[in-house]
Amino acid sequence: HADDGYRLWQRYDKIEDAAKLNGYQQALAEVVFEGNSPTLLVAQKELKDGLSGLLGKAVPVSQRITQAGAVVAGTPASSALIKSLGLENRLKPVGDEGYLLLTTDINGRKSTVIAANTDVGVLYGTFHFLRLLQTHQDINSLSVASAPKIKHRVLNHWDNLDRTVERGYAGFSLWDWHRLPGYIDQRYLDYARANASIGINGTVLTNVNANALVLTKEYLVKVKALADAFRPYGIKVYLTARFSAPMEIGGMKTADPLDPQVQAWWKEKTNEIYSYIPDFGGFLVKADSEGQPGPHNYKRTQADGANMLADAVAPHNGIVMWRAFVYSEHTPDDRHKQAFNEFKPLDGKFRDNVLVQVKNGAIDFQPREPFHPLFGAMPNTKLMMEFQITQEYLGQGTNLAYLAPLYKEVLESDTYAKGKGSTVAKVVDGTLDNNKLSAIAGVSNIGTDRNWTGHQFAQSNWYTFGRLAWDHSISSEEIADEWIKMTFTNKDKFVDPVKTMMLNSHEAIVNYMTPLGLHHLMGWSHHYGPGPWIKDKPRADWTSVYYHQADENGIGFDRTKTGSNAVAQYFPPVQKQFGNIKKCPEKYLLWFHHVPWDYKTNSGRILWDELAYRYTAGVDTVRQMQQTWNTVEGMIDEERFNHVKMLLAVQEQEAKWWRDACLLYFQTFSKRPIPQGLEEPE
Ligand code: GCW
Repeated sequence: HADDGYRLWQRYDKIEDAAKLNGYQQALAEVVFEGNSPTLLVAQKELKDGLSGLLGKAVPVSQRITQAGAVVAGTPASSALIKSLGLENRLKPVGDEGYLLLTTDINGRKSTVIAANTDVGVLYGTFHFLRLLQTHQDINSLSVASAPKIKHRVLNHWDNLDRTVERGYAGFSLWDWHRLPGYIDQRYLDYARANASIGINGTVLTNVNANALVLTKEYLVKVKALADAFRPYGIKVYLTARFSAPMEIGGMKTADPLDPQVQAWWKEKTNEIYSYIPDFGGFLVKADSEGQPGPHNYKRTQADGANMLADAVAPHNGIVMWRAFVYSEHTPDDRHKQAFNEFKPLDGKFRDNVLVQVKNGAIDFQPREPFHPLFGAMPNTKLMMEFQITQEYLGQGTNLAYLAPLYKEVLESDTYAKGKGSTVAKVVDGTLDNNKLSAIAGVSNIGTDRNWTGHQFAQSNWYTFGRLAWDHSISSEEIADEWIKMTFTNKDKFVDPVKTMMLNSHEAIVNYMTPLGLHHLMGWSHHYGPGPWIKDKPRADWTSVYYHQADENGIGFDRTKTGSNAVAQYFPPVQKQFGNIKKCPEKYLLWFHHVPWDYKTNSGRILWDELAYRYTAGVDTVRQMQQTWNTVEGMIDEERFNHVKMLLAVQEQEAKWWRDACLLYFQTFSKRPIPQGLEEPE
């Protein structure tokens, strides 16, 4: 039946493939569960509902094994049966959140075991096991051990208290402050379930452009209600802390982080929060950026600000995620360099429970950016990653963009901080600098739209974020494969072409928006559609001409020695690569170099022609995506099919809009014709 995508990737419809169904039905006869903690009850229900749905028959739950084909789940503490299996040595390495999936004989009966050290580990293992069935994997001789590579896997909601969502394209905020705390919308539980299914274990409820009111008692009781609803699913709640809150809601004259009264105010406020929410995660802060207050107001450093809050949450084991997205129009320097210049000197000055939250690139979630030079540059500080899941700069609510390739490209980038192989992923997961405390954040794309994310395919980015946060070594292709099978169908005729379409989708957008390292050409302020001509705004760093620097000689931002020298912020091997026009990967060419229009690119074409080819290729790929999608008609429900088909048609128009606008605009500088054989822009 149609649900317009509400169930996300958690569809437990009866398996259609008869042979698969038969095999699973033989192998899986009952669920054996002991223990009744809230988390175990959630896991038990998931397993029962999942199996019953997928197998098309009621699968009973019992306390002990009554037949072959039992699925036994639990921890040594919750289940005597699990304890009796003597798995201690195998369980040890999977830690607090990991799990084992094993096929084993118990008293001569072939059984499947989902074992963990903790209840939430059992829940994660349950979802993994169900995923195996949903994707038609062989489950006859399981021997899986899985544990997350990153400790805190957190969604950032840019949700305002009036329920608008900054950069949200999927309706309004899920948090219904008006009806909280008394009314717990089923949607909160479905949200928590979806997150748990991909290992997300934290959520920042409020916008980084923060409203201090959420820290008042009136709101805290509502936040508590949400925290209570999410807790069984292993999800901790965090809030954004507005730096000036002591003045706005505390009646103080200052918010100076070195003022003892301000410090005392935050301690007291924090204690109050923990009195409602004993496992409150901590604070996320945007300070001194885009109009937000911060330590700069008192001539203090980012570390002074972060440490004040860190000291307040430390007695409760809370953390502070302090954003590095700090830049100012009053700083007369390339925006690319500002966060690095501000934070690098503070390396080692942050408390142990502070993570500096760094966007993947130095500017702002562009369709493509080279990795942020801070990664690897602060070995004595914990750095966490911030990705944007919502598509602010990637076509917003109408474009199909599968973002695993973007996230992977950044995570796999080599910083050379400690020689070759010092990838961004190793900085983030803590292995490079031996940090136990590690975190990754994704700016959510979730809202009240029936399908949660607006575009059906945007669900894949929520899914991807969770899967990569758990294990960044999974390939883009594997994630797409899983997601398609769970969300739509296992039929090869659907899976293969749709996977190809997804895997090409990000590059297509880069091509029709900002090829060859161009960036920030979007419409002013809303960032929707092309605006390469944007200039003369109150802030130069919010215009497009600032970034592309096109003139009759060429195009691109010179960030080498002859320009802003931002390349100097990278480690020497990277510097040498990005800084040398001959060695710079072409995808970053105009990010780092101002390049003559007749410069010969890798294809042999001159730069202007290559630009025209890329823009055109972007549009062509969208047209191929449309054709691909047309071939799968009838293989899935009409609702979702039509939804995607209509949006692809919109995307094709928008891709053309981008191509035409950019080529016609840049042509006023290059003064060269569109190469023969390419569609003329109109
Ligand atoms: O990308 C920019 C967005 C702002 C956002 C800011 C940030 C929340 O345009 O809307 O504000 O980044 O990340 O702080």
